[in-house]
Amino acid sequence: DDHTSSKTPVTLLGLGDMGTALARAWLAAGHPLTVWNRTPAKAERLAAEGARVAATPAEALASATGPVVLCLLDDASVGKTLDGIDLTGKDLIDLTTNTPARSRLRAAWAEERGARFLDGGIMAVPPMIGRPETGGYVFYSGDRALFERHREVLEAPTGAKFVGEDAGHAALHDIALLSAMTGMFAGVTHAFALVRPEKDLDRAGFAALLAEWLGAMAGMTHEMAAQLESGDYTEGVTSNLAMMSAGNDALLATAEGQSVDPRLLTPFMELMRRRVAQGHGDEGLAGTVDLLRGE
Ligand code: FVH
Repeated sequence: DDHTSSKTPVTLLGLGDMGTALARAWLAAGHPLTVWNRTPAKAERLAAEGARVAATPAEALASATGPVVLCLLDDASVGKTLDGIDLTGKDLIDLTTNTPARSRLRAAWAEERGARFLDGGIMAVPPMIGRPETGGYVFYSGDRALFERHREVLEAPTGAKFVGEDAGHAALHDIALLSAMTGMFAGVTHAFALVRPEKDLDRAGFAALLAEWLGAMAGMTHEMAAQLESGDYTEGVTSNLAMMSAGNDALLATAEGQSVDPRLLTPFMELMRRRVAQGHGDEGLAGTVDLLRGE
């Protein structure tokens, strides 16, 4: 129990789906756990599993001797929950999804109140928490010493990757990966729309091919990063932009033939076309990054 455990005590504010999964992982790892949730019923069920329940956020903070983890809906709920509470000397770890700009503001806000601050961006869904084999992890940024001090606590529920002392960088990594995922889902949606009308097409088999192909293509991120770093966008090019852009005609014609709206693809195809028109057909995709940034 709380008095005999040698593990760092954890305080957790927020017991939604993710907070509850984190709570269970810390309890399973033997960390004494104090929880608070706006709707008390969610805390009560964890009390039955060994957590101590605080009646208010202020009470939870007052008794906290270890890290105080926030896992709330959004940054506004973090502000509301901590409003007026003495944060002097507290170690705050904010796992609430945020933008980079708001994470930096929240870090400054916490430090002005005498707290240490680490921001986190969770790259996992609740069923992945407490199951290292699923490959989930959290990006952390901000106070490096705080990350090191609480590394054991942070690594108990899922992986932990520190990505820099700029408090906005965890959110930036999180949102950048989610943005890439959104583009990938757009492509997958288009692909399924193309094959949908075909009666004698093995959908499960197609899904497997799609997953395999996306995995094989994912390695191009390294080629692109190397080109952006060196400034030579022709470096190591395996498929050049002129060829890819010309190939887009077949993609568009097939979309039309299969009665699929091409608008998930056309904005990116337009960037490729513009870069080729500027005389950069021998490059890889890196030049489209410049166009996207208006450079
Ligand atoms: N669930 C997921 O798949 C994703 C995975 C990636 C990371 N996200 C982020 O994690 C944060 C928490 O997400 P969650 O899944 O736990 O979210 P909910 O189940 O909706 O729970 C929300 C909790 O926030 C509390 N809350 C909401 N508004 C307020 C407020 N004004 N003051 C105090 N607490 C508030 C809510 O309380 P209650 O409704 O139970 O009273 C829940 O505890 C989130 O940033 C995701 O983006 C999850």
